[in-house]
Amino acid sequence: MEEKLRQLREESLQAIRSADALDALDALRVKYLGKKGELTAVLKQMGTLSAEARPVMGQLANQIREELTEAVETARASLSEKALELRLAAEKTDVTMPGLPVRIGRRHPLNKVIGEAKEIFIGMGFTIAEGPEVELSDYNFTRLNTAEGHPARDRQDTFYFDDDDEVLLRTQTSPVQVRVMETQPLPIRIISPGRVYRKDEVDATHSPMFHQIEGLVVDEGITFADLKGTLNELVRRLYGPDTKTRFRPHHFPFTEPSCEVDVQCFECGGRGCRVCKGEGWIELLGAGMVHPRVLEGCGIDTRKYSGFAFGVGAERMAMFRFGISDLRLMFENDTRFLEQF
Ligand code: 2NM
Repeated sequence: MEEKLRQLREESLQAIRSADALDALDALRVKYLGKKGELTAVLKQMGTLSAEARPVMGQLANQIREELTEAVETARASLSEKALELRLAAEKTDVTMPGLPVRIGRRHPLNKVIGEAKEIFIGMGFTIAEGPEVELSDYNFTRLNTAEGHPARDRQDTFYFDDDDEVLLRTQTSPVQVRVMETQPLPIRIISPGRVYRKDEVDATHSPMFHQIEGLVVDEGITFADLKGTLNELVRRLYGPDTKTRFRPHHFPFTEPSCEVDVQCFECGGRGCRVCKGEGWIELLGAGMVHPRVLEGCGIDTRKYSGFAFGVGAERMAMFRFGISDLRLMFENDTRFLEQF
């Protein structure tokens, strides 16, 4: 039996020391030291020994158990350390590597021109006014001197929410100005940029949703000269100090007199080209002196006060400003387009 034990000792120590992985080592521990292990198996034969030999063998067996246990622990410690080192090497981060590039966005061309216009008007003493996109027909039309039956109120042209045509998506930002005239003290100098909605088919120059920038000034002694001076300043700030303008008579229900303002073609300088369709001029905005009926409807005394107002499409402005030929590009959010501005 002694021979058997010593052989087991040699064999198992060698196996334990050459184990190359933690799970293999654990399998060896079970094989030699486990309840059904080889050492236990030898000890079970102790009964066959003589009374003198039994304690001697018992001592030897215990000594071997201790030796093996220690060998397993030593091997486990060294294998764990090796495993940790391998993991640390595999997971090592090179902090000197350049980082992943971050794609930085940029302002949309539309927001750029709206931002520019805001800055220009703020510089002239205006403030920014906002209001609801879901409006009442009353504010969007009636109070802007556009009575029931007026073609602009047609269900073909306007998005209504109800059968009585009382609630709609605003077709202009003028209702914001009615709300301001109703509630705020005079004088008033505001612009109201924002989304507006019209039932238009989509093409290169039309979209059922677009942006408008409207402006309103009401004070004592405001004349058409103030209108011209303000809009000339806007155009020159946007398109350069030498840009020529042309004020043509026009009609809007909410202004009287009314006009459209053309800008000399920035492409050909007025000689006539594709951009201006040979005209030499490009229509930029609509304007006029606020109709007395609109002012009176907001409780403003027209013996003392007068005002002018104007409206411009922001997409149209952006198209001129950046030479964009198709309005649809502005709503597609294709980064290859947006990266150009
Ligand atoms: C335009 C053209 C002309 C306008 C009028 C008003 C208000 F509320 F004062 F009556 N706001 N905006 C106006 C005038 C808008 O857009 C082409």
